[in-house]
Amino acid sequence: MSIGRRLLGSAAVALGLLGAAAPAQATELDFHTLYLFEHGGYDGRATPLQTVEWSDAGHFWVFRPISQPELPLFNDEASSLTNNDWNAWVVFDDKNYRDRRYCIRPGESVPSLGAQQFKFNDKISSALRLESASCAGYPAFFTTG
Ligand SMILES: [Ca+2]
Ligand SMILES: [Ca+2]
Repeated sequence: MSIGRRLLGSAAVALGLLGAAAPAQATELDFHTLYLFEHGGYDGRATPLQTVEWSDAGHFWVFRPISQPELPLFNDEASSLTNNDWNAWVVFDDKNYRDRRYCIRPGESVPSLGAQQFKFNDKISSALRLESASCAGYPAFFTTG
């Protein structure tokens, strides 16, 4: 029950963030977490990084964003991504949060991971959800003004 309330509150916060900078696609996403897309431009198969649990108390499914030390179904495939979460995420070239990395803040999206400045196409092998909306010292895809 408390989880449900927390999700509702968080959803409201995330919607507020989306009003500013998120792409059109983000408003159509169902879940507040990091989405990976198979192709550039948010195209192809999409996967939200989350876990799903049944709440016996509330009689509903609870979707929670969760870090992925490995991506068994989406390893080395992501070509674009959108952060629809209210926390920042860091994506890594290797599993278990190793090798090259980039942080993406809430509401940010990368339409082409293969862009010259990133060179990260079809490389993501793990993804870490941070405890805050800031990148906490991790190198970020985008600088803030
Ligand atoms: Ca791809
Ligand atoms: Ca990789």
